[in-house]
Amino acid sequence: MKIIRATVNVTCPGRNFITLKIETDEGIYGLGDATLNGRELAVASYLTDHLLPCLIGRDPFQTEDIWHYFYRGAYWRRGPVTMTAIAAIDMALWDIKGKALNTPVYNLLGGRSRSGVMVYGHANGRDIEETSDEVAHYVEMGYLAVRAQTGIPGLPSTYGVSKDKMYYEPAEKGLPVENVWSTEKYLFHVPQLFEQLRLRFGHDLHLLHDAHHRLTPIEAGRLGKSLEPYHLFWLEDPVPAELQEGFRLIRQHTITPIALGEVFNTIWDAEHLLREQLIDYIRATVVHAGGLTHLRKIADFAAIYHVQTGCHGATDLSPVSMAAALHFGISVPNFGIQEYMRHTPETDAVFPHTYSYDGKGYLHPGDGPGLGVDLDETLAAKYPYDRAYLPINRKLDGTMFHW
Ligand code: EZ4
Ligand code: CO
Repeated sequence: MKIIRATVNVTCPGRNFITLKIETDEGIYGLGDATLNGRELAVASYLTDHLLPCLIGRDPFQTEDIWHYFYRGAYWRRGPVTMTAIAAIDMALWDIKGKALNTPVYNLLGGRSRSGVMVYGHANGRDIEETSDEVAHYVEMGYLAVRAQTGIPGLPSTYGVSKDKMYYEPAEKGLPVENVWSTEKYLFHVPQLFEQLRLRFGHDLHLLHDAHHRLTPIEAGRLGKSLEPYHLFWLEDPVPAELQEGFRLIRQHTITPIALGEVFNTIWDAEHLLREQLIDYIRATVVHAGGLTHLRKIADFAAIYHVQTGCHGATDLSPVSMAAALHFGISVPNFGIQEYMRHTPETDAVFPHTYSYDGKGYLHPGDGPGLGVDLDETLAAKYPYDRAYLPINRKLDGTMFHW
């Protein structure tokens, strides 16, 4: 089998998605997600202008060789744009392999290790009461795990608190929105949220929280310690992970489990954190960390150090990524949990898919060949690209901060 064509589709059914389609001389095609929130067209260009011409004529089954061809062959290694582009190619090739062999991709990754993929949903509200009611909503829908974020008194907007409760989307059209931030107000308020949630929902429900890279290690230690009575499933991204030994300080102060890595691109981003057992869940995801070929290596390395997977699964990861994450999640031995933010009906219509939620807390990839996702190109063409950015964040005195 040979690759005869590779094209990039850009569509905006409510938000921008970049999708790679790789076609073969046997009429089989595969899809890969190449969406990098707020920087979408850079990946589209990287693929079209630089990678795709080198793909024509290759055998789509050679996923390792093709991965290394683009990784080593660039000379300029790593980085989110490069690794998202490589991931899109890799995903599409696994999709082709599954279709050619008439089997779901999870069978090529070791088969089913479990009956379903446990997911967590996103509950958020302007205040503790509204967030608590949203958690109740997820419990009614059968979720076993819920991430909870709340507005902070004194801050007009906060990460994780959305206008549209069903379909959380942090990117906005136009130039970047500016948020304001106060670590002091945040650290005082968040433990009160989890105190209320445990009082209302008891101790069985898994509760998660995302600090979204806003703390220093000692502040993260304080937050983790103050949340210990409410035994979170995890505290996510407490500190930006550029300085990895900083996480030792968090470990000295708290036993709250730490999840990290949604912005990681390669195993080398996580190497120190894993080897020193400074985190408990690795959030690297198929689309931003080099595809299934590379994510499996990250997961295997993590497994040696008792670290489980907890892949990023926000709305900016297209249904193609979600499907790949589910084939990965159902097969990987050290699976922990999968993030799941529902896509809008417009997005689901552009990307018809076989994966489904079972009403009991689990997603299932479906048993069709390949990844089980298609792209309705006629419908996609009705939604042209519309520039949007993630917000930026400033402290109360105007200092540029982490978003
Ligand atoms: O901010 O996907 O855990 N989930 C997250 C997301 C990310 C967005 C960035 O594009 O942190 O909300
Ligand atoms: Co996050």
